[in-house]
Amino acid sequence: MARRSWAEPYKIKMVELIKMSSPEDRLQAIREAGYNTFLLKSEDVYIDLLTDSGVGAMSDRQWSGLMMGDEAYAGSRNFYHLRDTVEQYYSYKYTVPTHQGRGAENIISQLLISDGDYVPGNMYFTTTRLHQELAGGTFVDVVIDEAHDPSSEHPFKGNVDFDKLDALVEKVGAEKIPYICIATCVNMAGGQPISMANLKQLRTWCDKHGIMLVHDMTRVAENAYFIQQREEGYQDASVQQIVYELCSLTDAATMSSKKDAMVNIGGFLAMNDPKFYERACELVVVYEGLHTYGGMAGRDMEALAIGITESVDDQHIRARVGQVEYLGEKLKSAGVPIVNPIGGHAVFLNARKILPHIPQERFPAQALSAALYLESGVRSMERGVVSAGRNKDTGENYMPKLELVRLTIPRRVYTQAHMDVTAESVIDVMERADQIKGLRFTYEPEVLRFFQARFELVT
Ligand code: PLI
Repeated sequence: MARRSWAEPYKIKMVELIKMSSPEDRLQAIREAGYNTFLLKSEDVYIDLLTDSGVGAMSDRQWSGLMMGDEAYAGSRNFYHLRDTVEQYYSYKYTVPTHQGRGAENIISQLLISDGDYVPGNMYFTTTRLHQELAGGTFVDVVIDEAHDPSSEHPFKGNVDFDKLDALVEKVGAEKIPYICIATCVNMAGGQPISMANLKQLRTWCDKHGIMLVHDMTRVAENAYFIQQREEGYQDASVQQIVYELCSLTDAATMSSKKDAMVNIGGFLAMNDPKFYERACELVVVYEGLHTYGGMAGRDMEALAIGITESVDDQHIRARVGQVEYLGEKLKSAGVPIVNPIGGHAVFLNARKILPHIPQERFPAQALSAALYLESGVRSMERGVVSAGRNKDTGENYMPKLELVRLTIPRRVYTQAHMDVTAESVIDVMERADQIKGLRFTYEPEVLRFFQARFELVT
C-alpha cells in the first residue's frame, strides 16, 4: 500500500488575519529595525517564523482551562494540577514554576554552579550559557563533531561525545563539574535529537563520576518522535512512553513551556531530590514568586498542564514534525543548502553556502535573514556568529561553524500553503544571493546581543 500522508489532527475554529506589505514598506521597516528581525514590528511581518516560542495555537481545551484559573496567591489548584501532570508525563516529583525557561536556568545555575566550575553540554544555548557564566561557570561543548557539520546525515546529532567528557574530567576534575546540561532536540544544532542509547550511557557515566544530569527538556516530545522513527527498539513505543523514559534518566530539568507545551508564557524547574527542591523554593521567591506560582498566573498553569498532555500525542507530533519536514524537503529539492537531517522545530538555511562572498565577520546569516524579510515579509532568525556572542574571557567573537538562518515553525499555526510561500521566497532570495551585502554593528549590546543589536549595510 502506498504511504499515507499525514494531516493536521485538528480543525480551525478561529483565525487571525495577516497581510502582505509592499516592498517599499518592508524596506523602511527593516532599515528602521537596524537589519535585525527581532526589532521588526509584528504587524509588518507576513509569515512569522522568528521562533516557535510562545507562538503556538492553544486548543479549545487549553482556552477553557484559562477560565478555570485559581488566582490565589498561595496553593492554587492549578499548581497542583501542573505538578501532578509533570510527574505523570515527565517523571519529576517536584515542580517549581517560573515565568519562562530562563527563569529556571537562573535558579539552577545560581544553586549549583560555583566560581571556576565547568558545565558541559550538548552544544550551547544562548540564555542557558549566559546564566551559567553569570553564576561563575564556563560552558564546555561536548556534543559530537557531526553536530557542527550541516551536511552530516547523522541521525542523532545531539549525542554526547564521551571522549570530550573524559578529557574534561581529566583536565579539571569531576569536583569542578556540578552538572551536565543535556538538551533534547538540540536547538542550535538544527533541532537535532539525542538517542536513548547515548543518554543511557551518559546516565551511567554521570553515576560513575558522581555528577548530576540536568535536562533542558524544552523540545523533549520532538526528540522522542525522532527516537520512535529512528532508533532500534522504539518503533512500537508511543511518544508519551519515550518522553517519560528520557526524563527518568535525568535528575532535574529546566523547561520553557512556550515550545512543546504550546502555551504563550511559562516554564518550570523540576527535580526528584527533596533537598534540591527546598533550595529551589527558597530562591524562586526572590526572582519569580511564591513556589506555587513562580512567575505564572493560575490560568496559565492550567493551560500548561493541558498543553503537556496534548504535546505527547503521537498524531500531534507526527503532524508537527511533518510540517517542518515538508518545508525542508521543498527547499532541499530546489537545491537550497540546509542543515541535514531536517530538524524537529525548524529548517535551518546554511548561510555560509548561500552567501559565500560574505565573510563571517560581516554576518552572512544576519544579512540573509534581513534579505528574506525584504523579499517576502517572511521573518526568520539569525543563528550564527551574532547569536554566538563573545568569549567572556577574551572578548573575541565566537566563530561558530554553523552560520544559519532559522525558519522556525510555530505549532498548529500555519498551513501547508504558508510553507509553500515560504519555500518560494527563500528560492527567490537564493537566485539573487550575490547582490546581498554584509553588515556591521552600529550598536552591540553586551549580553545576548542578537536580541537588540543594530546593523548597517557594508557597501
Ligand atoms: O525563552 P525561554 O526563557 O522560555 O527559554 C529559554 C530556552 C532554553 N532552552 C532552549 C533549548 C531554548 O530553545 C530556549 C528558548 N528558545 C527560544 C526563545 C528560541 O527562539 O529558540
